[in-house]
Amino acid sequence: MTLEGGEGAGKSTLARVLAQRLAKQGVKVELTREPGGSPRAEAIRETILSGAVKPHGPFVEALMFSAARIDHIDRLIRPALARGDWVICDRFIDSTRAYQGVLGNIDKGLLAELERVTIDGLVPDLTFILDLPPEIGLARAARRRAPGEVSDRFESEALAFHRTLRQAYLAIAADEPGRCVILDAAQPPEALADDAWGALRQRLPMTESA
Ligand code: T5A
Repeated sequence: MTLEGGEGAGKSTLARVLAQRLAKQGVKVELTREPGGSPRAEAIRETILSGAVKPHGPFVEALMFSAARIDHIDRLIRPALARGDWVICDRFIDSTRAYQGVLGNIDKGLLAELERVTIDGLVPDLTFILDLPPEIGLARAARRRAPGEVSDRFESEALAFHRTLRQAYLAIAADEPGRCVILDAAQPPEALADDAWGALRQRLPMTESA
């Protein structure tokens, strides 16, 4: 299961609540994030979010996100799934499709090919798209920053970037309604979690004990 959306949409908050609720049902959950999730991928995350890769352009950024993803899948996601655990991943392929593909204007076919070799068939069973006006998300992200901490590589993009990003996510959800569920992320955390939980229970069957 993956959570996607713009900056400060509440993905990490929701991921934690869902993991807790699943654990209460007896489901073993691996909660992870991208970019990152494994030591090598976390190192790549630091480089990308510092802005050091930006001068090389969106395709090189897509390659870096993909390199991180390959390690994350190999080291953490596939082993967890093989154990029978559920994986909740805060951002995954749709972030690359939206940020690098749509915003970075990378050729669709090229990006699809890169995605194919990166994930090797590992498509999420369910993806929550947290939708909200970017002004709200960016304000939340800014409030959360420690004093003196600067915005990262993508948070610092102009508002038009974040508006296009929102549309890109909605288009992904429209293209793949079987996988994606759009959630109103402007509502309070508890109401958002209840919506997500309802959709999860409907779409992903749990065993009797779960
Ligand atoms: N990226 C990533 C790409 O470009 N391509 C890729 O392939 C991948 C994988 C990652 C960046 O990398 C880009 C996208 C990103 O720009 P990140 O730091 O992981 O950077 O950034 P985000 O994923 O955007 O994470 P954030 O931490 O900014 O936002 P979240 O997780 O959506 O939000 P969260 O839960 O931390 O909440 C933010 C604040 O809002 C409050 C929280 O308490 C917190 O203070 N909040 C709410 N307030 C009101 N109502 C709610 N419902 C709330 N939910 C949370």
